[in-house]
Amino acid sequence: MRNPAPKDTADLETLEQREWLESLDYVIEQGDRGRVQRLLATLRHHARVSGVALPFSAVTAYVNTIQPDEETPLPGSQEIERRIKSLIRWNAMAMVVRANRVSDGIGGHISTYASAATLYEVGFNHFFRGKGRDGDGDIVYFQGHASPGIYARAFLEGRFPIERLENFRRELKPGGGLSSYPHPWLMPDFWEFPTVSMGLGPIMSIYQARFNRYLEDRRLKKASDRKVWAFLGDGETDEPEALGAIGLAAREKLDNLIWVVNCNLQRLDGPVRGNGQIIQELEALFRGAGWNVIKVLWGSDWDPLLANDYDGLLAKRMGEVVDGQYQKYAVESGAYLREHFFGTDPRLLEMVKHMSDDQLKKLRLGGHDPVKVFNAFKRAFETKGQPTVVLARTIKGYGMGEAGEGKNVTHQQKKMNEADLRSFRTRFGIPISDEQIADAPFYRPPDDSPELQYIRERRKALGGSVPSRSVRVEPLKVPLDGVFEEFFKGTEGRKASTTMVFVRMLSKLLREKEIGDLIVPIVPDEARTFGMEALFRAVGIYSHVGQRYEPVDMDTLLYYKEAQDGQILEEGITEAGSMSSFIAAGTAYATHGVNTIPFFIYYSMFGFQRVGDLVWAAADSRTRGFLLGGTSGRTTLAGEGLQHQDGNSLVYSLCYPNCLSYDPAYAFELAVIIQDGIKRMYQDQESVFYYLTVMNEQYEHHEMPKGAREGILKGMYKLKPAPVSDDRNAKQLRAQLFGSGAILNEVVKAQDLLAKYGVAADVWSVTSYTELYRDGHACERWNMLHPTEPPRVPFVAQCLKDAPGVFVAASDYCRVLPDSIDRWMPRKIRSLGTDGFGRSEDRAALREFFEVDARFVAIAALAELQKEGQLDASVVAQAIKDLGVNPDKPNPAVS
Ligand SMILES: Cc1ncc(C[n+]2csc(CCOP(=O)(O)OP(=O)(O)O)c2C)c(N)n1
Ligand SMILES: [Mg+2]
Repeated sequence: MRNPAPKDTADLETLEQREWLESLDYVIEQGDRGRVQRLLATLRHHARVSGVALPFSAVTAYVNTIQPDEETPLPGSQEIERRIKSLIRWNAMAMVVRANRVSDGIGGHISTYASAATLYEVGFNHFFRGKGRDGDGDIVYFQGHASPGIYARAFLEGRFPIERLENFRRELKPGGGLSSYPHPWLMPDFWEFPTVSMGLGPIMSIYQARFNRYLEDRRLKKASDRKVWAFLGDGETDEPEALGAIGLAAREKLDNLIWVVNCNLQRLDGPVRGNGQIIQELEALFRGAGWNVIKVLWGSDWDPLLANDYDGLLAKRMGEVVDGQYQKYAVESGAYLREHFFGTDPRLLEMVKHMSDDQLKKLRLGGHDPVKVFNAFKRAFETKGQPTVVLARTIKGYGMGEAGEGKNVTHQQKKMNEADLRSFRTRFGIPISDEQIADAPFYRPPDDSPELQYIRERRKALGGSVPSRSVRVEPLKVPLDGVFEEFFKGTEGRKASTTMVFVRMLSKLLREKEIGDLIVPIVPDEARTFGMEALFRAVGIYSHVGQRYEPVDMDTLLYYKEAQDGQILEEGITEAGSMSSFIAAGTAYATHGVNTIPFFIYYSMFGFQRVGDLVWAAADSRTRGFLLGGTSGRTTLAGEGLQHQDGNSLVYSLCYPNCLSYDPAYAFELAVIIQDGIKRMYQDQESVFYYLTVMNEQYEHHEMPKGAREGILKGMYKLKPAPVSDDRNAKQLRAQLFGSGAILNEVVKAQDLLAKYGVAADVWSVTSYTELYRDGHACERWNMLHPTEPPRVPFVAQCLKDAPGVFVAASDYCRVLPDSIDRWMPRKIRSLGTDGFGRSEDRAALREFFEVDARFVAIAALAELQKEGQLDASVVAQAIKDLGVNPDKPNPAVS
């Protein structure tokens, strides 16, 4: 047969398409969507085996996922809900405008909530369950920049008096104010989860949802249909943490997790993807990862147009416009839309010829349409076996008109002039008169108004207000002497590392009757590094589906055992994910009313340094638990070099106000600290958490010196007094040596070296420079403000009151740690530390390189004595020579 002419080909194709579509319509009309799916899958397969390579597409057309005929009507009164939403919009805007009038530059955001109002209000009126049901409600991560809207709703619900709103971002005002963003530390009865550092809310929500399952699988909580909701910005998805764990959510089939991405197509500076389509990009990523994706792009006004789009022209046009252009449509007139959007094809123009420009301008987007949003949330709520993401298209600054709607500057807009306020008021029908409008007053209708009655009724039906944070646990009563006693006795000649000691303590705690079940060991693929593999078998690795394979090491004692009630969270190589689990477990006392005790052990260099912002979020969240920086210390970790050897983490941890940091050297120190930590956090219910460094150098651990307990906890105690000289009249040179962690052993050796030079040195173990530093400043501050009262004496000063001689400190961390307590010492401290980059070497070479071994401690003490005029320079020079130190070696701090 001869090939048809080009025109015939086009006609033929049109005809073919019609026939195929009609056949498909026939199947669709039979009402079985599964049949349609199977048919299309068969066709695809058939085409492929017939040699037609079909391009892979992870995206669907640029239209709503849920079709109009699948929708259910919004329950309740759409009209009242619209009025409530308008009031909240107004008050949220007024809060920012008023705050910036009183205090210029105080900041705040109008446009984020303006775009997200419908998303939140549908949630508040129909989905978010409060804790009133049975103590457990839904868990909601609010987009941080939307907080004015969340406060404005709380105001309508009667949760805040008007003064608190007046004091938005003025927390120190008498009567209190409102914090800028969600901070449980600052508003512990209100906010539950800090979200404003972008990307952290999303990743925390995934691990929270997984932790909820963990609690149920381990029977620490009964199963429930509790949901975790996370609201995030489309720009926020650029943060690696935001999308970095979506694979886990799908793999774990977290159908208790719902994400809502507010796709206003803008971030702070401009469009998220000016030349692309963020929604399609996200759809591909989420679908590829295995999520259920629901796109809510177009409001109901578009339904009739799309219903008539039989050839898919409109859908095709929707799919080819880039986001920067969509943003332009949002700020332009209906005539512009007609000309530039529909005007590319006469058939599209024909579709809208019955509509006025004004009607075109008012065509609403999906994320502003409560019916569309309700149906998306409903489907998300009902989805089984997958997490769901709702991609909702909105306009940034919706309703702000000339003041910022859809404009690139809208994120930063904090002011509205009188004309802007007037049009905002009129657009949303707020009953504020022209005379009052310039003030932008707050507006709350009377308590018996239909709006407030409706709000109360809806929240009551859903179990009370959201967000709401409360602590619902009973304090634990745990005398744990039985666990820790053996460690106070030392290792009786056996060598062990503090990591080994810790693992033994953890194993014992796991077996303890009262608290064993509450312990949550968390590890990011380093259990073998820390010698924890015995725990795999003993308590199992958590897996929701148990173990569906025969582990390769099944015939060994310590095989890799996964179990549905497994206790260890083996997170794989993700410190960020592990930290999120730590937060979920460490806040369960509030979120779940369960006193879970997380122990998260990791390669210390990849903790504060790598995921410090998540640790900050943990601190803000009032997380409890123990962080253990394994293989820590710049010279104690041999061989690993620059990227792994950690001499930094204790410097970072100093800045986390409720984090208590310790650098223990001996088993008994670790035991005292952990026992006290459990007491403080779980018996006394203090909102603190711990950072403990543990090392892998093995040495003997002796018995706890009498009376050391208080000093261990406060930060220092005398470990080894100087040998007393027999000759009371001899002029004795004296020194005080301070050591921490594994470097303490070098300091003990230095005591012997110094004796050879006639110096009697006391050795102190400094378990926490951080605690000493905080105590010093606390005393000094109190003294400054109470000049007429007897002064408080810092603990360092108390310890060293009568200590004779020169002061030398050595640690495996930066020198700034010992330097930080210098102020409260009777004489200046000379500190040795490990400032600089690590090296791949063994311990002895590293300690020589960083100048923290026993010889350098001794030389430093001698040099200090020389400075004091107590020793001749020649003695120091001789010691340098005797001890084999090269005085011209490079400075490790800068090499
Ligand atoms: C980690 C981090 N980096 C930067 C910021 C500053 N910041 C605040 S909001 C914002 C833009 C947010 O855009 P998007 O996520 O799209 O939210 P929208 O306001 O558009 O809903 C930026 C960059 C931040 N809060 N956190
Ligand atoms: Mg955005």
